[in-house]
Parts: sequence; structure tokens; C-alpha cells
Amino acid sequence: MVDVKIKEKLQNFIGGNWSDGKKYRDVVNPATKEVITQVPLSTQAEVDQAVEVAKRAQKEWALEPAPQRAEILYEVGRLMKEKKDHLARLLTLENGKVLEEARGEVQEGIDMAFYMAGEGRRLFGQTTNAELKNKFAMSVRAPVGVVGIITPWNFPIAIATWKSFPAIIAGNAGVWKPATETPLMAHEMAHIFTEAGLPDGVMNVVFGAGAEVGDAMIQHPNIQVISFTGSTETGKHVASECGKQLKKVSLELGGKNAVIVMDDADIDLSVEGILWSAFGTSGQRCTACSRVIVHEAVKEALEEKLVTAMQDLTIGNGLDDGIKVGPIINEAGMEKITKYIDIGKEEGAKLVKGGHVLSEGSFETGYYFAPTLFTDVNGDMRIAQEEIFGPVVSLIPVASFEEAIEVNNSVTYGLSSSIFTKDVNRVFQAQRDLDTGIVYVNAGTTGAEIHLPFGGTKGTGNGHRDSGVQALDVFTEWKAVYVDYSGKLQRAQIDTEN
Ligand code: UN1
Repeated sequence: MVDVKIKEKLQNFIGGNWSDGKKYRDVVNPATKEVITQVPLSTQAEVDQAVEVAKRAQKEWALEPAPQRAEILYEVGRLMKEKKDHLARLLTLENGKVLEEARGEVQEGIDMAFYMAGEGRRLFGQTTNAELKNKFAMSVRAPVGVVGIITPWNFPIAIATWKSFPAIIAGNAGVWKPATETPLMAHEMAHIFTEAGLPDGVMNVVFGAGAEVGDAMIQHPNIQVISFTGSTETGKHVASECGKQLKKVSLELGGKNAVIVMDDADIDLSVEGILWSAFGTSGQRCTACSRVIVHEAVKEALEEKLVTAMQDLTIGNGLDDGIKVGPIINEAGMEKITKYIDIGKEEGAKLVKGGHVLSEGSFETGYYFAPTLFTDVNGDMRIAQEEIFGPVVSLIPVASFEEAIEVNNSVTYGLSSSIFTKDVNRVFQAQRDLDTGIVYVNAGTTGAEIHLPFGGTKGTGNGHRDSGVQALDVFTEWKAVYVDYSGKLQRAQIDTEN
């Protein structure tokens, strides 16, 4: 049972005020299909309003010294820590992920708050030499202005903090559109922002559909940057619309991540890594392991141990004790996964475990899908190329290390990869040759830490990174400053010979 009180209808948070929506949509707990609250479906009007207040608030906020801005972020972090349990329970309720993982995700947000608050006393630029006498040169970070933040349902709090905290510390104001499936985290964060003393209007939450609110943000002339995490399809739309306006855009899209298991790998450890990264959050992570590229010498041993270990994956409501795999987000998610099971079978892959919806008994009331394993998969098959976003893993046998790297890199995505091996030479060759933004050695494909850049190559994004100090590049402009203290006109590149 859930012991948290949730408002029947959520409200937008604009300029520090809470306002009702005109239309609403149900928010459903995927573990039970119960309606837990209703989320406003806002329109262009609310976006305009939010941008207007953000624009005004940003001017003041940018003038506040960064260490003072940081004090507020420290307080945000402290409050999140204080409310960690409460936030985690709400997160499980709206997203379905098991409570332990929800706690981990909230912790990721707390870490980000303290890390970015620390940036308040850094935000380093460079000082360098000028080419002329009595001249000073430096680069500084300047806020971009009003930022648009669009976040997905699979990590409704962590990803939001990767984007909003660097934006805030750098002196921007923002409009945040969370996924309509998971609005509770944004609602809670808005309360935390107020409680921490963030000035009204610095961060605004406008709930609603991507096609309405998201598009209004993308098109708004007073939003200077869009930071988006979501599907590749939507990401392309966001990028092309921003491109038409020369608007800066940071994208974090899909993944088709692989664990490579070499012939010298610790098989038990590999199985643990695969299980955690393939079935955690029910495989609904951008970083989820959906391919296992296994050396043929250990294929049988790995498969056997993997199948056995999968028997112990207890599936159910993430709020219950002992549950390892929670539900799928909604009906559409279930349909997509089911479609890929059919595709895999048609392509000739061997379905050795799962592959079906769970609907009997206690599963009847939620969206549950059996953890699935395909073997005899060829790297070119659609199930080995396309993102499924569910608890489905494909075993792809290879004959060598070189082939493993080639198969890993054969997809259009490049987010995360992993290799299990004891050979130090292979470790370093792999970290050089794996074409992904994140590489793990002797661990699964998930578990990114917030002080490192998060993002990927190829179709995973457009070269920007979330989290890490690199996130500041999305939310700042570099300004080069030259101070000539010679008292005379000195022409660059020309008067250098004097
Ligand atoms: C995502 O899947 O979109 O490394 C984010 C991880 C988490 C974040 C995942 N820390 O899997």
C-alpha cells in the first residue's frame, strides 16, 4: 500500500505560483493501472506566460554571484536528501521502477545538486596571454538566457537534475516540461525549489504533451536553448525545428548497448552485470544492455547461467519487498516490446526465455512483461539493431575480439558499451575502439555517475553531453574578453612586430 498523499490534480508552476490547467490527463501507476493523479495538458498560452516570467527572473538571477546561487542549490540538495524516501516512493508509483532503484535515482539527483553547487565557486573560464604588450585576454562563461528542458518518463528526476541544475548555477532561468506519464517528480521539485529559496520564475514547470507544450517551447523566440532527452524520432523533429531557427539544441536519444563477454571473462560476474543492466528499470533505460556479444568459446556456459539466473528475477510491484523487475510504463510500451518479439521470431532468432506479456493472477492489474532472452541472434537482425526499450536481450555469438568490436559498432547508436575480460591489453583496445560515449570494463552498461559526461556518439545525440562539467557548455555561451591597458590603439595580428 502507498502511504503518500497525492493531490488529485497537479498544477503548473509559473513564476512561483501554482495554476490549474484547463484540460487534464490521468496519470496511471503502471504496477496497478490505478489513476494516481491528473496532470494538466497545457497550451502555448502557459508556455508564453512561463517564458515571460523566466525572462524577467533571469536578469536578476544572472547578477546574483554564482556562489550565492550555489547556496540555493546546496539547499535543494539538502531538501532532496531529507525527502529521499518520500521522493523514491512517488517515483516508484508513477514510473514503476523498484524502490531500491528509485532511491538510487533520487540519489543521482542529490549528487547532481551538490556537484553543481560546487560549480558555483568554479565555473572556470581561461586566462591566457595576449599577443600584444599591455593587453589581457580571458574567456568567461555567460548564461544563455531562458532554457527549455524536456525530460522523459524513464528517469524523471535524475535526468531533470542533469539539465536544470547546470542551467540554474550558470545564471539561466528555465521552463521545464516533464513527461506527462511521470509528473510527480517535477511537482515535488517545484516545491523544493520554492522551499530552498530559488527566486520565483527562475525555474517553471509547464505540464503537457510534447506536440503542444514541447513544440511551443521549441518555437518560442525567447527560449535560447532546448535540452531534450527522449526518442530518436522526436529528437530528429526537435533538432530540425531548432535548426530552422538556429537555436542551440542538446539531444540525448536512444541506445542499443552491448555487453561483450570475452573467452577469459568471469562468467558469473558477467551474468550479474547483464542481469542488472538488461532488466533493471525493466530495460527501459537509454543505457540498458539489449545485446550480449559473446565469444563462442563461452557462449554455452554463459547462456546456461543466464537462463538459470533469469528464473530468480521476481517480477511485480516495485513497492513490494524482494521485487527485482517492475512493470512496463504503459500499453504503448507493451505493444512495442511485443512487436519486437514477433520480429525476432520471424527473423529466425531463438527465443529461449520469456517473450510474452504477463497477465495472470496478480499481473492482471499491471503492465508486466516477462524478461526475455533470444539466442542465435545475428548482429544485422532488427532486434539487434533497433531500440526495444524493454526487458529483452539478444545473445550474439562472435569468433574474436575484433568481431565483437565490429558488431558492437555496427548499430546506429553509440551510448554505452561494456566488456568483460581479464586481459589488460583488450581492456585498453576496447576503450579506444568501442564507438560509444560511455564504456564499462567488467561491469554492465548502466550506472553512469553524475560528475562525468553522459551522452553518446552517432544517432544517440548531437555531440552535447548531459551531467558532468560538460553540461555547462549547453547552458553557457563562451565569451572572449580582451582588455587593452596600453592606452593606445594596438592592432591584433598587425602591430605584433613592434
Ligand atoms: C537513461 O537511461 O536515460 O547510467 C539514464 C544509468 C543511469 C542513468 C540512465 N545512471 O543507467
